[in-house]
Amino acid sequence: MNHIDKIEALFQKHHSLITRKNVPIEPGNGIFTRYQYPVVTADHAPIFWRYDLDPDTNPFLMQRQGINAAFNAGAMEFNGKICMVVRVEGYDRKSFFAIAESETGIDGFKFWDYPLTMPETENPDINVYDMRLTQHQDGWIYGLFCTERRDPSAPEYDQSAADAQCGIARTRDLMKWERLPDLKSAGSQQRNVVLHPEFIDGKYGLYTRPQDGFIDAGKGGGIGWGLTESMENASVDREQIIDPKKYHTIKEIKNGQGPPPLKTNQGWLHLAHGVRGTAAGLRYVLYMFITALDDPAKVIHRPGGYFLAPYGEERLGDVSNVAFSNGWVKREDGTVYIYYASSDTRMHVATSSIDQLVDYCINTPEDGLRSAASVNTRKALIESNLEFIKAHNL
Ligand code: M1P
Repeated sequence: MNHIDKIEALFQKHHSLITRKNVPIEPGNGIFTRYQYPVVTADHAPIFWRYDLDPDTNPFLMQRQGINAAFNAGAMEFNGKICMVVRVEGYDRKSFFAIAESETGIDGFKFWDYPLTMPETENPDINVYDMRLTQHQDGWIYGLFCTERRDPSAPEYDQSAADAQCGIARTRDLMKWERLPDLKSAGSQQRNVVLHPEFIDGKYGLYTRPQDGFIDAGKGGGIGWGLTESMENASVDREQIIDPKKYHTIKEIKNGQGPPPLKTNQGWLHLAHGVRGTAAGLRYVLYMFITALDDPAKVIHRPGGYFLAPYGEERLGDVSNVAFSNGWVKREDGTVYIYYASSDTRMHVATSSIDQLVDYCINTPEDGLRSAASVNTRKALIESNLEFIKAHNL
C-alpha cells in the first residue's frame, strides 16, 4: 500500500466507527436503556489529531500524538444538536476539552476540527478536566471544571501531590471561551463543582465538594451548597453539606454532584456519583436524588442504592470499576440522555425520561442503612407481589 492508500484506509476505518448506528439493549430495567456501543472513544478522535500525514516528515505514518481516552463529558443541546465537551486525554496524560457533536444524541458523534482553546489564569493549569456545562438564567453558558496543579507545599521528592480547584469559564457559542478567576472557597481542595441553572435570590448557587486531600476526602467529601454574588469573582464563604457521605453505603468514601440538576414539576432532579472502598480499590457508581423546587439545597427524595453501576465491559479501563457522569440532556419531549463514562476510558449513553426518573426517585425505597431494614423493605415487596401473582393466576 502506498502512503496515500494507507491514509485513506485510516480515514475509512475512522468513518465507519463514527457513523456506526447504535442499538438499544432491550429490555432495559424500566429506569433507563443502555446502548450497545460507547458513543465516544479515543478512536473517535480525528486521524489528523494523531498522525502526521506528510510522508516527508512521517514516512512510517506513525501516530505522533496518540489519544489515550475520551471520557467524563459535559453535555448540552445546542442549536438542535447534542454537544459534549469531552475530556480527551493524550498519551502524555494531559487532558483537554473538545466538542463532539451529534444529531441523534445516541450515535454519530463527531469531534470539531480543533479542541477548545481554554484561556488560563495567571496561575497556569497543569491539567484540566470534567467540565459541567450550565446554561444559566443570566444568558451565559458556563463551564466549571477541575484545574489541577502541583501542590505547592509538596516536598521535591513527592511528584504526585496535587491541588484541585474549580476553574470557571463562560461562552455564548461553545467556541470562544472567557476564563474567569477560579472559585474561592474554604475547602482546601475542590472538585465536582457545578453551577445551578437559576438565580437564588439574585445570587449564583454552586454545588461543591470540599475535601482535605486530592484523593482522600478527609473531613470533606459530601455534596456541598453555597452562594456567590458573582461568577466574575466567584467566592463561597459558607458551604452547607446537603448530601453527606455515609457509612456502609455506595457513598461511604466520597460523593460528588454530576451534571447540573434538571427542573421538573416534582423538584430538581440530581445525578451524582458515590464512591465506596473495596479490596480491589475504589468503586464509583451513579445515584440520584431530588431537591425542593424552592430550595435546591433541601433533599426531598433519596432513592437508596445505586442508579447505574459499571456493567460488563464498562468495568474495565484505565481506572477500572468506575461509572462517572457530568453531562445529561433533557429534550423537549421529556426524553433524557444520560451521558456517562466507564472506567475513565470512554463515553456511553443511557436513555430515560423525566417521568421515569422522577418515579424512580420518589418510589425507590430509601437506604435503611442496616441489613435488617433492607430485608423488611424487600419482604413488603415480595408479599404484595405474591398477592398480585395469585390474583392474576400468574
Ligand atoms: O478515577 C475516577 C474519578 O476520580 C475522580 O473523582 P472524584 O472527584 O470523585 O474524586 C476524578 O478524577 C474523576 O475525573 C475520575 O473519573
